[in-house]
Amino acid sequence: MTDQNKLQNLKTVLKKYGQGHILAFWDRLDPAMQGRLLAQIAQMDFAQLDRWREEFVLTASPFKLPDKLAPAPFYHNQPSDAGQRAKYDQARQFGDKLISQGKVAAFVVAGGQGTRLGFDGPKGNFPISPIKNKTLFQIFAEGISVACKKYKTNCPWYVMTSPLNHQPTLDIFSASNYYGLNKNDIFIFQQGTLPNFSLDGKILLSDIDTIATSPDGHGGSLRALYNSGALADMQKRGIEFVSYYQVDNPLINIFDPLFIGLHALDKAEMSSKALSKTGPFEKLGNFCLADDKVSVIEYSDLPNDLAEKTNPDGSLAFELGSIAIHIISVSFVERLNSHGFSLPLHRAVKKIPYVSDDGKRVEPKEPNGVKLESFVFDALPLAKKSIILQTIRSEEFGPAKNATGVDSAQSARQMMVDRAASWLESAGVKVPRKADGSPDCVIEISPGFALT
Ligand code: UD2
Repeated sequence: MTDQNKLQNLKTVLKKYGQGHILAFWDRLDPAMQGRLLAQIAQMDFAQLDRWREEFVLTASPFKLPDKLAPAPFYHNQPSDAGQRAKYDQARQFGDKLISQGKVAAFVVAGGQGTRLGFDGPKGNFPISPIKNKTLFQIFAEGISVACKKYKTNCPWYVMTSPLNHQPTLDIFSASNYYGLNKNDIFIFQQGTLPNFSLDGKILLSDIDTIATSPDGHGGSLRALYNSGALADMQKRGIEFVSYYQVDNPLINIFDPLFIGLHALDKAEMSSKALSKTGPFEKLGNFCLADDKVSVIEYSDLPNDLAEKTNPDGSLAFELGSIAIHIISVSFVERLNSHGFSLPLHRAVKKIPYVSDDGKRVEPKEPNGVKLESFVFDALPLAKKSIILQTIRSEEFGPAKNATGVDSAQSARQMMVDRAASWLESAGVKVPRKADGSPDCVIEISPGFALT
């Protein structure tokens, strides 16, 4: 087929799906630009995009409450009886064994932007520690380094970026000499992207030769692990479990033997840590059993009467919130990808710069388009078995999402100080405290020191 015929065919396909405008500037493009645009188009499945356009772009698909909905069962932070204590002990030992056998890797999703934090550049490079100003990446690296020493093994680190921050992330790791870790044990890879749409379902161009795209959400990690070769690398190394966490949480306990051990003993495929919510409407996804499957239902989708429903002891029936900490079995990611899977897409209406019909770039002042994302917790119902371990907020969850206020760098730093103070006190050190009980000092404990 001649190039002309191929172009004609492509035009026909795009037109069929109402996306003919993608080639509107074709005649103005030089061969290199044409090549770039064709390469981008070649990666897209327009029939699939058309289904998504109908289902997720043109309308916000209303959330359908499952027919059978109940709170999800979970392991309490502390064992409730002697039988359970024995199980927790066994799990801890098993987790220790799996880590020391080199079967557990760290996996941070770091493809998002630090927009809310007001930070330019990869969020992992944000200085967060209260005294030494260590960055998030540095804190994670220290946690990994000390786990390697404690367990006398290699604990590889997988870092997912996106086209928004991939090269800067590589540069940061290189400039910081991989934080003292072995460069060969760090695998930095990019997640996929999805095209952006106008509100009426047309794929937007960000330039006359470029389709506007954005990262496909943290749910994209399950496909990106596979497509990037990270999963094959894990299999080669004998990794069986990944400890998944978000880049914004400096309090993360990456290698938790209890969590890993419970997941493995129960033969779970994807497991979660959870918090007891501060109230019925805390903005965390809710752990539920939806049609008998562990699932997370967004706080905005859980009807008020269910959110407020209480147990006889007054506690919330839907007590547990999702904090994006998971153990994921490598075999689960392999199974999903080799059999084909899809996660639901979530729609976000945003201001998206685009090229107008006359070829001029427009920076919209009002939301003008739709970005689509998938969420990793939507894979929970696909797991044959999924367990939940309740954890304590002050020990493991202090996300730095905003510049100030709730879930901010400031609150995360304060939580780091509070946790260090309570660790010191439990080791018998006297910590000065203010009248309101908060530490009257600034303390920082290196993750390296804490775990040894
Ligand atoms: C997420 C959860 C929320 C709660 C909270 C805990 C959703 C929808 N909500 O809220 O329930 O668990 O976290 O902190 O997930 N990321 C990527 N690629 C992407 C998008 C995000 O790697 O395409 C990473 C991002 O770098 C960050 C993490 O995913 O590490 C969370 O992203 P977010 O800040 O958009 O999630 P958030 O705060 O809305």
